[in-house]
Amino acid sequence: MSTSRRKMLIDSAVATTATLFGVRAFAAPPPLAKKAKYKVGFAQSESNSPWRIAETKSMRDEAARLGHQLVYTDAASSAAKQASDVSSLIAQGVDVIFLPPREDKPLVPVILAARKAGIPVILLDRDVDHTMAKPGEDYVTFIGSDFVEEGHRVAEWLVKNAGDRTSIIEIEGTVGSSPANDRKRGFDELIKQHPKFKIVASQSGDFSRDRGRQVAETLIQAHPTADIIYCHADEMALGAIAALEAAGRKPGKDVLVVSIDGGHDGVQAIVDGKIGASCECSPLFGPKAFATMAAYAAGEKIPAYIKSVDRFYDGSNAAASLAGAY
Ligand code: GZL
Repeated sequence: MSTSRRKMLIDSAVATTATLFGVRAFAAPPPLAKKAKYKVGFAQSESNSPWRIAETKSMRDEAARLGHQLVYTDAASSAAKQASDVSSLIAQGVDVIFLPPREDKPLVPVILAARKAGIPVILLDRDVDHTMAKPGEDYVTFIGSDFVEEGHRVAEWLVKNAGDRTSIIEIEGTVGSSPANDRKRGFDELIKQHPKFKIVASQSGDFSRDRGRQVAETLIQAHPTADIIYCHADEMALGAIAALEAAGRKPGKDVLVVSIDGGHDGVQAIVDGKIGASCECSPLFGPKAFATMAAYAAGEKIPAYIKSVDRFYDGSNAAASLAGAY
């Protein structure tokens, strides 16, 4: 038997064994050739909030500053469309794809397809289910906030500042999205350690101001004694405030509203006394996203997770922070 044939048989035996035992032999994302200018895909999930608009502007501004061509798609709040947008970016032969996956499972097949097509993917702002795709193997990295920590920080503030309020309505983000999953986990875990509090209802407002208002309307009617509303994002908190005021309630007085994102409108609501606190979640990914891309192209080792640093706003610092809020 020739040496090359023996080597081929050994290699295939190793690969089979590795597959049998579920070992991904030396998996790594596709490399990115070093060059001055790149054709960069950015498959945005939607543009239905100031947060999303700020994220897109940050990516466009940084691409323009560096002279890269940005190929932008907008999935209009549909994970299925976002997946087909990624497929289209692959077909257009972009050099790299930046992706904020709207939900943590439906985007995995196209992330794996990009890898197969030799196009590295960098996840921004939301992650995917790690049992389906792994950072450092199937995609380069996830750059974003620690959503469990954000939920913890809001709960910690609430425990210290709720006074005699104890009955919580939770308005969640987009079903199946990593921020909604983890902001719920982080908040609920910590609140459970303080038995005087009770989460009387928890429902998705899809990170949308109008949907958040509708859900709040329904839940404050169903739970008239609820005196705390925890929203996974400022947009829904502002919708909940509109619902409270329409019902003759006083947000910040008889109902304490807490939230996440720390955008300008949310920080203004803290100054106005209508939101008690908001944990920042910055959308300004542009500089960090492109710096990570350049480091990857230069062959640097990229961590599987690059954590955004989030400030925290309440009545003690909101007025002074307003000018700097995105
Ligand atoms: C968090 C991001 C969330 C924001 C919302 O990284 O995915 O989506 O908190 C946005 O405002 O809709």
